[in-house]
Amino acid sequence: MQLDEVEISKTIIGTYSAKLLDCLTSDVAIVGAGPSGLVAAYFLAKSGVKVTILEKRLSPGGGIWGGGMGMNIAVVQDAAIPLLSEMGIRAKPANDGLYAVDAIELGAGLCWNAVQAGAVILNLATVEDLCVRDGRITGVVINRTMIAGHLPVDPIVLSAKAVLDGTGHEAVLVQSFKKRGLLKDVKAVSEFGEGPMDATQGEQFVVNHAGELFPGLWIAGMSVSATLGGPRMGPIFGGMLLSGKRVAEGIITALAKQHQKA
Ligand code: 48F
Repeated sequence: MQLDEVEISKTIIGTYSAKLLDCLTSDVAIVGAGPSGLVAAYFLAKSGVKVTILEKRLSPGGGIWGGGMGMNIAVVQDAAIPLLSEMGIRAKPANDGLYAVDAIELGAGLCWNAVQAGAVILNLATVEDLCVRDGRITGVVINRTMIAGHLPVDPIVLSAKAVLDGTGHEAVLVQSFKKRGLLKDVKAVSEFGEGPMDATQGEQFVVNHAGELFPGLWIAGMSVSATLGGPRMGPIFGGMLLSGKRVAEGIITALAKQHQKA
């Protein structure tokens, strides 16, 4: 078979353009493809919600790949095992209700499940800002990662009814709103960011407080601790996974209410 280089380029350009055009309007935009964002995407997409994930790096997966201190094992507790089983991700029992998961299988498995459920991941896409109209989030402002903050090139906008800040320790979207005084009425927002390490409390905190912070702006995973001052928990991932599931349930309920009102 004679390969035509221009046809290869045409296939990429045509297919990507169609994908990007389709992402112009989503029910939910998830910013950050870490464990919490990917799990949220899976449960949202599985229930028929249209999801676009924006990830600034080349590879999705966030902090999964390096396990603890670069040893690529992710530890999860028993509460997260049903979720992993549902996704076909294997976990090896250890002591004290803990399980060891190969970090590569976890990262690849979460990506695979999210995409197979129908979520679209746009990598190398940095979210620079949010759109707000009448006091509600209406979309995300995105740019190519290689351009964002480096070149004087304007971004483009994708619309979404809900946006999840799944950007981990940085809680990028929350911080941009906090700086502008847009969260001054939200009493729970912490001045100092996340607290010192306490694995038990930290894990519960990210699940119990995953939710909506500002109309249409949701938080899950480490962005919950960074925003509300919960303890950090270190290299245990069950809380991240369950926080993503919890936020998906909240968003599904909120979208159904919006739909009833419309
Ligand atoms: O940090 P990250 O994995 O977030 P998470 O889901 O999970 C935290 C754990 O990995 C770990 C932990 C476990 O106990 O504490 O830290 O809360 O993934 C965040 C993702 O967001 C991307 C970033 O590249 C990473 O993949 N990200 C950050 N800022 C932006 C972004 C941005 N402005 N636009 C798009 N993606």
